[in-house]
Amino acid sequence: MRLGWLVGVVLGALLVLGHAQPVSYDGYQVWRITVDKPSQIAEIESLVHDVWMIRGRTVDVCLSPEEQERLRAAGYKGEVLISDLGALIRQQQTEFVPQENGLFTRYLTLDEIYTAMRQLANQYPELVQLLVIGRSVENRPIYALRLTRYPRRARVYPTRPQVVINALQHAREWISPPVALYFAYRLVSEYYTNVRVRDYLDNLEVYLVPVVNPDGYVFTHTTNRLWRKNRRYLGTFSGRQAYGVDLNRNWGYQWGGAGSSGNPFSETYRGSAPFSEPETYFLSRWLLSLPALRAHVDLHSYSQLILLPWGFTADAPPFYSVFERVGLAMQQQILGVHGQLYRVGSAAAILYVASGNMMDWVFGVRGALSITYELRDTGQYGFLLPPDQILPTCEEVYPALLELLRWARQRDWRE
Ligand code: 0X9
Ligand code: ZN
Repeated sequence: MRLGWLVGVVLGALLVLGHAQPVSYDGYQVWRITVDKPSQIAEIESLVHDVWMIRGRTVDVCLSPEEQERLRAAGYKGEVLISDLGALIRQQQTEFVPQENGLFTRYLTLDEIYTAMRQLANQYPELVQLLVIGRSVENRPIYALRLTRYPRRARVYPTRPQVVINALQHAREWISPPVALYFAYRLVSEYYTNVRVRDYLDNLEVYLVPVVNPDGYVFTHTTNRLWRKNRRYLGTFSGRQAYGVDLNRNWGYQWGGAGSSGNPFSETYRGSAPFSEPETYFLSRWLLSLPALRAHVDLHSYSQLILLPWGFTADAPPFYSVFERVGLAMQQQILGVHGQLYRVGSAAAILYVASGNMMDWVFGVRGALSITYELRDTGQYGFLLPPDQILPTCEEVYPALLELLRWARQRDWRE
């Protein structure tokens, strides 16, 4: 009897812990504030927990009712981008989507993404191989798809340079995994009909890592749709538990500098040391193991931008004109598909300074052409991009990423 009671309490506690109440965003709004002086951006950042985006003099902020009051009291007014965040999140969770329209009509769960990757490797064994390249804090696998002719005949082809495209360092940026996955689907389905694609897969190794932050991604499905960081438990400070390192501040090039935070509660917390997190540690070790890494894209959202090094400083990097040429070619390709404009420029200049990011490490340490994309939209929905925009986004980015393969094939750092 007593034992049954004890088992009940333990099971109940496990249930409560395992299925934490979803975080509610009722009463929250997203505002776009345009400031007169750049110094006001810092003031807004000090008043608000979750800054969604900063571009020049405009800041998008996600605000609790208290924060809305705080900003009003400080004299700030904003254009309301999302008037009822809670309702929008609920609407997207319950929206009916026809399942038969394929993989890119709704956002997939982590298991569904991993199943799709496994199936692609099984369906095209002569073009695709599935690899585990690391594990997360909660021990989930991080998978890569390796696309190249006869991937199983050699662990690495010494004469085929590598190109890496990864997505979802940031958990809430749901549009990024489908873009990486779609790129793989298009490449393999066009291999036998498109000579250009065939040339790329015969002479390059293309690696896709659609989910760098699997724990964070699962958490955005179960508990908090707007979670950004990984799921590292950091400790309890003044009675509050802190979780999560911003993986795109945890890389070991210029780690710890401006645009990253030492506060565990911050959305841009850099971690206790460079590569303190298994996700960035394993990914960086794996990138170092590739013998001839030529080109790389790190997919994020939102704002429709093609961001070039550096991220840690507004100073121009070596070969900036080469980056710009590739970036502008990508921009033209995107524009040609659905007429969407993605602006091109240095990350620190058109967005903001951010130290310890992946792009800077891949270029600064590995010397590969490395670019960061901010995908759709420009702020109407932000991270809550409606599912009917998944496929158009994938379609427009496809030919832009082909430009990356073209560059890797030629590798021309000259002016
Ligand atoms: O802050 C980031 O890590 C990226 N933006 S996001 O909204 N997706 O989080 C931008 C990284 C690009 N680098 C710099 N802006 N320095
Ligand atoms: Zn991001």
